[in-house]
Amino acid sequence: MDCLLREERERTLSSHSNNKTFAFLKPEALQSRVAGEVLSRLERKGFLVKQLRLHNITRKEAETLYAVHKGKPFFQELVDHVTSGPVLLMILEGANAVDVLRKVIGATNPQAAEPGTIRGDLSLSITANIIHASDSLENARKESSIFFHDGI
Ligand code: FUP
Repeated sequence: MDCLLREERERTLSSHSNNKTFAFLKPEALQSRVAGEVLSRLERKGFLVKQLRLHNITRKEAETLYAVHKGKPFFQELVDHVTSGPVLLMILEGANAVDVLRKVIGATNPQAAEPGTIRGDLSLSITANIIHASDSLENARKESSIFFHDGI
């Protein structure tokens, strides 16, 4: 009985959007053939892939996604970069997904990211830092809705 209750509670929790987040693998992840490795790390950590789509980000989408950085010196380079080739969009599910995924990807600047994190292991470039992941549930909802009709 306890076991059934726990399973039911886990089912309820896992269908809750608190446990979902939005991410995408940047063009260099596909170009350098590490997309499979990154996806594998995410799955091994325990994330369930709920949505997955190859997509060419338009300039308009990139400017919406990174609106908070508009006017900063790196903005144009960032928009140019994420529109330079296909990305792999995803919605992931797992306990405390937003925070856990941010830990797993590591610091924004791969030169400062801890070894063992995705950015720490796979990049040296702050612009081409392999993966984007939403930094709050609110942003995960906003960002996923740019690319997925049903959002998270
Ligand atoms: P993150 O949430 O870790 O992706 O980092 P930010 O939202 O601070 O930055 C968004 C993107 O801008 C990062 F992926 C990398 C890029 N960026 C630069 O290119 N230069 C900077 O000085 C800061 C960020």
